[in-house]
Amino acid sequence: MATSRRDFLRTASLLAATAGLGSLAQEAPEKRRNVLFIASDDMRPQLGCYGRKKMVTPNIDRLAAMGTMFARAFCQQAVCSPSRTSLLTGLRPETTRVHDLQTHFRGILPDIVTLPQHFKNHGYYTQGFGKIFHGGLDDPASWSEKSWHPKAPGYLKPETLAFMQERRKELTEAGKLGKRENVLERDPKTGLPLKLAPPDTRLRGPAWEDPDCGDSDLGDGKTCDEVIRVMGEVKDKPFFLACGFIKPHLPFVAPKKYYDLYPEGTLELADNPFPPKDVPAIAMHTFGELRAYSDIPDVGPVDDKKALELIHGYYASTSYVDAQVGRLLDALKENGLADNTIVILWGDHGWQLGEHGIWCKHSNFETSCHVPMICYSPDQKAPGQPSNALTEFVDIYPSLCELAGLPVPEALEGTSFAPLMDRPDLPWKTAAFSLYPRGSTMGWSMRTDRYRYTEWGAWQQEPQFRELYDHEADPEENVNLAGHPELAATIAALSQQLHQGWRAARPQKA
Ligand SMILES: [Ca+2]
Repeated sequence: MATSRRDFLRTASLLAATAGLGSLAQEAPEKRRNVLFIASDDMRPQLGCYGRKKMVTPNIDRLAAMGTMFARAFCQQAVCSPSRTSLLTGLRPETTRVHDLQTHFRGILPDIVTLPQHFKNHGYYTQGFGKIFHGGLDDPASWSEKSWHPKAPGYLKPETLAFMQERRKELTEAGKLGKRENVLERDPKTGLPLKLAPPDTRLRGPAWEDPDCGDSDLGDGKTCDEVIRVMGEVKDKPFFLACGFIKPHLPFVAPKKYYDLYPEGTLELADNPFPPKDVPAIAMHTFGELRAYSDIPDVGPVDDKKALELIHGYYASTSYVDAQVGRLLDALKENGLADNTIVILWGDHGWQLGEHGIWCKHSNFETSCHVPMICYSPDQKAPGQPSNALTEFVDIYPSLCELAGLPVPEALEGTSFAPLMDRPDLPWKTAAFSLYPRGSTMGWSMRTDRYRYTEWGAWQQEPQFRELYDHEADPEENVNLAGHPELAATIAALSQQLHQGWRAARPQKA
């Protein structure tokens, strides 16, 4: 049987390491695989390839048709920085202890080697573009070259700009817009910001806008331009290019042509705009993130008209990002890199589009934890075949190492999904884990093949509240079954499995 390229690289890498022969780049007869790492902020699996047939996402669908679409992938905490920190360090949030948007992981784990840093240490050119680490919490040690960020206006329409100017004037006159210090603590040696002030939401415009403009008049188009430019420059050396799109994050500002893709009749209101029956209040939230925008009420529900506008904006922003993904895939081909580059696309967490009457992320519901994750490798044996295995964002770090033939650091807390790209139906993890804190109480959540089970309270102690959703009977999680006495044995078994944690849920070694 022929040795696969991956096996060959692993062997070569081991030999090189054992013999102290230095970098694999000099050992391998073939060119090393590059990595194109594409993040999309707040992108949920609202994509054609995930069965959302009214979505216009031909380019992400194309990537899924080339690679592996992971149908049941989950983030480890449904909010930007904790999720990204976990994914980029390969460690779970309970290990990174980053649960908010203010804390840099270097303040807690100063010597950790991030995913791009690991590639950099193995001779790759690594660079981040747009949002990879959370805003203000970048990690210079990860990159060969300084991160690149687009300079672009947040809004473009004259009426929005006039509104913003007026609002700025009002707030300034009321003394509410003075200068504030954004960095509360720095590393005394490097100056790296370790603690940020809470995000400034004082001056927000509308939640959406549809300017009649080109892709590159807005940030993500500019980011895409720059990645393509640098790709052309570095194509002759192994690269890890991380392209972080900021849409479909609020505000939903996307060129009008993407709004026009969704005429009346293509927009669907959530059919469960109510809390799950018997849900504990702690599982819910009042979506303060959305309310900071000028066209959203301060209290109470979002009415159907506004809900449809938001859904329209989210779909349009998703299609805008999809078009940029298409430009990246085309650029790989034009540079002769398509057969030598691993591509991964991920959104950093799910998003509630009115499901359970809530918006944004910040929860342990399936809609907040379920994420898009699509990976293509030129070496995979089952291109285009989706996998229904339970997978997690912590799996990305070891997977990219394995696919590129790099050693997998031992401390990582995920499992490489590379075997699923050859055999998508392999027996795999028995559970995927997420968590979300509400105030000082942690919600520990677990998705098994059939159930989502959540406990709220201190780790390993009698929980204050439980949730149980049966995805076989209730895929929308509309009924919390945790109080049903006839399910006591199921709940006890799930509780035990939750407490055994991720190590016990890993696939058996073949
Ligand atoms: Ca996000």
